[in-house]
Formats: sequence, C-alpha cells, structure tokens
Amino acid sequence: MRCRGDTAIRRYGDTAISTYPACSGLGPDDEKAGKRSVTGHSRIRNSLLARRIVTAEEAAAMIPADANIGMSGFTGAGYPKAVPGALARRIAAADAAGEPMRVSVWTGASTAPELDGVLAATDGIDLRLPYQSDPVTREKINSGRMEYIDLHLSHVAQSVWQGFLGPLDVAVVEVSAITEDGHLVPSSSVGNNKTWIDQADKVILEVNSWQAEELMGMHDVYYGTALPPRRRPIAVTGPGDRIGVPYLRCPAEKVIAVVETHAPDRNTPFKSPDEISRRIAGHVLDFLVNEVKQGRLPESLLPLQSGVGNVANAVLAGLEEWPADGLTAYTEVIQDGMLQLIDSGKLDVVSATAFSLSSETVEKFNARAGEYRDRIVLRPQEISNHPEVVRRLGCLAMNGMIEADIYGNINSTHIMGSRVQNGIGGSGDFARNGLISFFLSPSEAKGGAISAIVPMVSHVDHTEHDVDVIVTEQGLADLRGLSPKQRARQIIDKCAHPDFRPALEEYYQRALHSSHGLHTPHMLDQALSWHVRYLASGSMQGD
Ligand code: 0RQ
Repeated sequence: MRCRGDTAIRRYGDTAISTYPACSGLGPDDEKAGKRSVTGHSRIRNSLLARRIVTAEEAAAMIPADANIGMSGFTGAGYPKAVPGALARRIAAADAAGEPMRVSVWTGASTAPELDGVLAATDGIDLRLPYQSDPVTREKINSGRMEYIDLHLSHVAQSVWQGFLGPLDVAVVEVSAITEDGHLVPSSSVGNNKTWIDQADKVILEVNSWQAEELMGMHDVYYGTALPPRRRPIAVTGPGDRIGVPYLRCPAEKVIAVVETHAPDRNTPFKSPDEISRRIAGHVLDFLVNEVKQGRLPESLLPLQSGVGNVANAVLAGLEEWPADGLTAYTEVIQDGMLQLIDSGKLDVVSATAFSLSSETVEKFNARAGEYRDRIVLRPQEISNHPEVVRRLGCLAMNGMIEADIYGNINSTHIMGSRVQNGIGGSGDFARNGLISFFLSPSEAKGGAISAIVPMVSHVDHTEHDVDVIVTEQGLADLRGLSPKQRARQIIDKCAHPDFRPALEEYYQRALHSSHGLHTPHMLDQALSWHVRYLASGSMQGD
C-alpha cells in the first residue's frame, strides 16, 4: 500500500510535534485478489474496531439528546447513509413521547435527503452549519424553525478550534475502509472530517462498501494546521502537491460504534448545458482566449475553480476545445465536466475536497477509480479552499450568483434579501483570493420577472472589491481597473437583460444627478425599490 508523506505532523492548535507511524494493512492489490483481513471484514481490518460493529439504530442511541454532531458529507458525497435516518426515527419517537430532542448538525457542506432531509423533517435540528442546499432544510430555516450559520468553508475548522461553536460531542463519519492499524480511509469527500474526529469526544464510523476501494491513496490529509501564532506556511505550490497522509487518524478509544453500509452517494443528475449556459460559457472562453493573447495568462491557464451546476459544466465542456493541454484545477468539488477533461487529456490534475458526480459518471468512476489516483487529490476543505494557497496559485474562480448590482457587489445567498437559498459555500474563499474572480448567472430569473442586475443588491456576500468579471448570457463585464461609475457603465451595457436595461439606465442617470455623493451614486430611497416591487407584485418590471 502506498503511503505518502508519513513525516512529522503537528496537531492543530498543539505545539508538540509528533511522528505518526507509517500506515500498513491490506493494499488495493490484496483487495483485488479477494484477500480478507483477520477480522473477516474486507473493509474493517482492525480487529479492535471490528468488535464495535453495531446497527445504525444502536449507534444513533449512543448520541446524547442535545448533542453537537459533526457529520461527514460535502455536496452529496461521503455523507453517512444510515445513522442520520436512525437518529431521525429516534427524534420522532422522543417527540411522540413528549420528550423533544434537538441536536445541532455540522457538516462539510450540503449533504442529501438521507441526512439533511430526514433530520430537518423531524424538526429535531436546532442549528445547522456551514452550507446546505436541501429544500426541507431551507424551508425550516426560512420559516424560523432552524438556526443556520453560513460560513466560508475554509473557516469552519478554525471556528471549531477556537471554540466559537461550542464543544463537539459526536462525529459521525463515513469512511471507505479501516486499515489494520486503525487508520481511516476517507470516502468520496474529506470535508471537515479531520477536525470532527480530532475535536469530538466520541466517533461513530460508517464503513461504506459501495465506495470504490481504490479511493485509497487519493486523499491527502494535512496534519500541520495550527491556530496563530503557531501557523506555518501551507506548502502546496501546485494543485497536485501532497503534503499530508492518505488517511484520517483516530484513536481507537474514541470510536464508540462502527456501522456497515452499502449505499450510493446522492449523485446529482447531470443536465446538459442549455442555451443560456452555453452563451455564458462562450463569453468566459472568449475572455480567457484574450487573456492568453494579451500575455496575462499562460496557454495552459491557471488552476481553475468552478462552482457546481449547469453553467459550471458548460464552461468545463467548452474547455474540451481549449487549444492547449496541461490544464489544472484547484477547486472544491469535482463534477462530471472535470472528469471528462481528465479523460480527454486536457486536464492534468485536480485538487478538491469532494466529488459531485452524476449517477452515470459515478459508475464509470467507481469501476476505474485507481486510474485517477495520480490525477486527483482530495484534501480537507480548510486546505482545498485555503486562501494562502488560492492566492499563491492564482486560481481562476468561477462561481454562480443570485444577483449583482451596478457597482459589482454580489449576492450569492439571499433571495429578496432575507430568504437564504444555499449559503456562501466556498465562493468567498476563492473569489477574494483568486487571480480573477468571475460571477456568472442568467440575466433574468423566474421567467423574466426578476433581473439579476439590480440597482443595489439586497444582501452582500462579495463586495465590489472582490469581483473582477461579471458574466450573463448578454455579455461579460471586465471590471478590473475601473472606478465605480466606470463599472456601472460596463455592467448595465454588457450584462443587463434588454428588458431591464432602460430602467437601470434611468436609475443610474437619476442617481448621477441627485445622489448625496458622486463616487458611488445611489438614491437610498429607491435603491431597493425593485425588490420591494417584486415582493408586492410578483415582478420587478414596472408598469
Ligand atoms: O429558484 O429553484 O425556485 O427555481 O434561485 O437558481 O438558476 O437554478 O442557479 O443552481 O446555479 O444556483 C447562486 C444559488 C445559483 C448557487 C446560486 C432562483 C432561481 C432558482 C437557483 P427555484 P438557478 P444555480 C462552490 C461555489 C453560492 C455557493 C457557491 C450558489 C434558484 O450558485 O448557491 O458559489 N452559490 N459555491 O429561480 C430571485 C434572483 C435569482 C433567483 C436565481 N436574482 N432572484 N431568485 N434565483 N436568481 C461550490 C460549493 O460551495 C459547494
């Protein structure tokens, strides 16, 4: 079995440097040969932990009634499949018995109906963080029945280590195997699992035999993080660099239960890019071609970061025709388009914290995961999204948005300023620190009732200072080097939908004449009038 980086490690927040023993156990070749370990379980090879195997119900019963629970899972990959459902049944039974039970659930990012959906449906989640995209959870948050803390994904670990979120009682973490030495081989996401395991009093493991055994060796878990003043440079100088070990470490005495599962990840269905996404992607690609022509980017570009979804996949599909090979990605999530770029030989290496694949692609991936091991590095999210590394590598950060205003402020999270959609996710980690920060969206939403370009955003996630390029299907506004009024000219002319452009122009012209100051002209009594009109009439369009 390959073990990389079995060197000195530093525990987060700890001054003592210790040397971690080299990992051992059955390797992928032994597995292919059908060898089973002494425990009799091909995926649970540590005899001590094999004795802790219980049912999901028994494991869920070990969770304290008011627990803070750190669960694995990131964009529908690598989340526990059995214990959350059992916990939801326990919460429902407690409710029925008149003894309500409320837990807090911390994850890597969004998960799936088997985790967020079932738990949210019980009303048993008191607090959720740091990102979600589940409709039931969203409804509970927006109806005021669930508290939600929306955090930059690279900041979660340090917030926990600093103690702002309280003590972590239990970690529930999916792994793909346990080695003879008791090392944990992560599954299809790493997320915050290292922090959950290090911080939790107790650990429950789900060992999922659906996950490809050949994931082993793909992960790079860095144990050198610390809180200031003991921080040292994160020595990633290229997307493929490995600076840690390919497993999670966990003292056996912390593990209170091991649950065996064989269940697929959520696997978001892949939608072929539609016409609008293709036009957005076309503007991005033309822009990149010009950046290369101007000598500002190398032919193989710089490490790509791309959000998930239709527009991101359209950009990745467009890169299939990119004239040079040797592309790389330093991103958060590996979606179908990234794997296709690896298959076609365009993309050399991708660093991320999780997969987010469609079911067709995941089948192909699982069948030959080992072939990707030298092309893919899965890291903890505090490293996959680390500002220091993102800045050093000069990532090209491409993320979706809800709306942009005429000066370039971006709202990624809140519909009409108050209803959370998903969360900021990793967009801030990459947008502020990348070399070029793109925000992409169709120019209209809700069948033309809403303009994505508004006088003033109703919520700010990314300020004008962190936004370089705004793209809609109408065109691309390159905001670099421009003052606020010059930016407004570009955004209105290039990005706004023609149905809304005259009204934006009118607002801007009136603001130029009546604003309190003329650096960033606004009329405060009207800046949010488009949102107010939508809430009152169902459309931002005037009479
Ligand atoms: O609503 O579902 O009711 O139809 O918002 O919009 O067009 O499906 O777009 O799925 O790409 O999401 C910003 C939310 C875009 C996403 C956001 C309504 C629209 C629809 C979704 P319906 P679409 P997408 C790394 C990067 C933050 C996290 C991030 C996101 C729903 O990109 O969560 O960037 N970003 N992570 O109708 C009112 C508007 C609207 C609007 C769209 N202007 N006003 N409603 N909608 N625009 C990856 C990770 O962090 C994991």
